[in-house]
Amino acid sequence: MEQSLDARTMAWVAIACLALLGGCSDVPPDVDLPPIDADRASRIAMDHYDTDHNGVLSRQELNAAPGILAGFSRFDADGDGEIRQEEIAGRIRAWQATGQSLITYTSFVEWNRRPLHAAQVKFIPEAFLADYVAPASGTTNESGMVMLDLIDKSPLREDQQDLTGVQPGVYRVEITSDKFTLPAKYNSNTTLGIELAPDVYARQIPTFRLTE
Ligand SMILES: [Ca+2]
Ligand SMILES: [Ca+2]
Repeated sequence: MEQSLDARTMAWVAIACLALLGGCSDVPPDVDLPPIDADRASRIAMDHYDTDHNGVLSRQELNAAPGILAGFSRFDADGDGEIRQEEIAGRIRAWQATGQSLITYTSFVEWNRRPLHAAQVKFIPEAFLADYVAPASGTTNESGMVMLDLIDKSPLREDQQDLTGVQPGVYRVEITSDKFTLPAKYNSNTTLGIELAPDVYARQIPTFRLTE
């Protein structure tokens, strides 16, 4: 009898939790990627997204940055419904405080409630992180599961080239399929975003649930 998706999900949750809690042997703590300059990156974010120039970012302005939108409640440290530059810098420092610069990361992709096989998933860092965070990608298996990995591994040391992982950050997510055309809201004009950080997905693996 075929194993249920729930059972598979639970197995992967267990594996991913170990990885996220630092218990995964293939991501040593000494992975040494260049740190994000939190002050500079947060300033770039304000320049980019504060289109009405009032010094804070609204949810509407952040439609241009689905990655931040996905982590809105964590960025909005004072809970006033808007995001200040210091709150962005604070969230970046929170990623850095975990000491993990590479995270083992898996996700699921569904199309109309069924696992989507052979879909290409790309994590593209939001523009304000582009100087610090590298894009990652992966292809879903028959269960719709994907493990993301850096597209260009040159930032990693020579002895760490066989590591699989993604840097903490906020990303736009683009999902495409060779078999049929997925709606633009999932790729060229994506509304999908994710905040990837060691303190975000310790309990649950997210599923991208795509529909018409
Ligand atoms: Ca604004
Ligand atoms: Ca705020």
